[in-house]
Amino acid sequence: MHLPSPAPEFTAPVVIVGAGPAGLTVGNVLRAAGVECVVLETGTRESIETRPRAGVIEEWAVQALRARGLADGLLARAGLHTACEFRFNGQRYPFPYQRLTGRHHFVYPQQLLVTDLVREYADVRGGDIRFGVREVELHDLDSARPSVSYRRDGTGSREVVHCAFVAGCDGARGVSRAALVDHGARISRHTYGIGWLALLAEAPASADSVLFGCHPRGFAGHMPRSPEVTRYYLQCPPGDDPGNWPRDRIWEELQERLGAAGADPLTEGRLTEKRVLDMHDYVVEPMAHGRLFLAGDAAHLVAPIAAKGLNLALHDAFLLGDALAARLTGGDERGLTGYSQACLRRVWDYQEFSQWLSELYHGTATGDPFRAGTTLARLRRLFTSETAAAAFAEQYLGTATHY
Ligand code: RFL
Repeated sequence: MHLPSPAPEFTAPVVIVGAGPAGLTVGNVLRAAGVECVVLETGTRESIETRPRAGVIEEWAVQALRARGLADGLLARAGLHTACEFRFNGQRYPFPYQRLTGRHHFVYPQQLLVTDLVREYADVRGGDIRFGVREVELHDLDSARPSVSYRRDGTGSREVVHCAFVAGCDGARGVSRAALVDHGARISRHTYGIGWLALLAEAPASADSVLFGCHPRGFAGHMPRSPEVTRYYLQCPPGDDPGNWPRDRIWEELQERLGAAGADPLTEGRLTEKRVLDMHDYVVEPMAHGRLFLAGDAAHLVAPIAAKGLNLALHDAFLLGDALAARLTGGDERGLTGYSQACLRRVWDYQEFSQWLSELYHGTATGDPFRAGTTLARLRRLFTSETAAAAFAEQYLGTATHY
């Protein structure tokens, strides 16, 4: 009789599910502390190194990456943003936040950061990473010996890694969040009732800063990503079909919504990405159960309104990597015990700012003259009150000292 061969089994102190910015940062922190771990990723190395998403990174996050030897590529190639500009009522309103605060943003496409983090984890620090995994399942999270099982691409066999801790870093569409919710965690959601057509254009930036067009026809955004590529957003109905947006309509709307007296027309270019995002947020509380700890989009999604998601993912990852290392190398439980609460304070603050900013972006396009009036008052206040400007800059840059 031919018996099926047993599933290959491995052991490592930590399994990290997902090789996005959160998972790779946790992995790098653990490797630097001498802790073994296994990263499991559904995508290929090439797919994660070429997936364009975020670009705006806050100064504290770059300092934290630098302190851990993870910012060499970023510091060599990132752009610096020192101002943003609102456009409303046909006028330009530059907001020079570096002049006001001495602080700035870094602009570095997320796929370049991921490329740097994978190289450092796998090629420099010798970390174990398995690409192309399928059907990932988490087991025995309430026990001291949880495990994660999966299939490898191209083979039928199931493999299992036994561990002491699981870091759920598998983003908004992963499996870790569901495991936590199954164990009683609460998920709170917010839907904006708004869509954004997210675009990438092979075109140089049309201004040397981010532009926010607050227009009665809807919001439009201009976000320089590199000398050759610019991200644009156009407010649209949620669930809209990208097919409703042929090239000419897109550029016409962008020119109209971002147009202002004295501003050059936008430099147009080939569109390489066109998809509709339904704007929504969620937060999972607590972010841990038993031996499972979530980090990044797996635990909280913040719509890309305020460019905060990657920053929150990095914040979680530093705390979780340090807490796991402290527990596994010295038996210190404190970091893991306080992990969820320490992350959630910043998460809720950024979520609140996102809602506040959403009204600023979209309020004039609601068709409600009362909301348009209050939105314009909110916009004007940024340019007439130093106190309001300072509060906006602090939240936009993520520079508060306490959350
Ligand atoms: P990621 O980056 O989604 O990585 C999760 C990884 O897990 C893999 N995966 C699995 N692996 C194993 N098993 C499974 N079952 C798995 N399921 C999924 C996935 O393939 C992936 O590789 O999550 P992470 O690490 O938490 O990072 C979060 C950020 O990616 C996200 O918050 C930002 O991209 C959000 N965001 C922005 N954030 C900013 O801070 N600044 C920005 O300027 C900014 N712009 C954006 C954005 C997000 C956007 N999209 C996706 C809506 C612009 C856009 C268009």
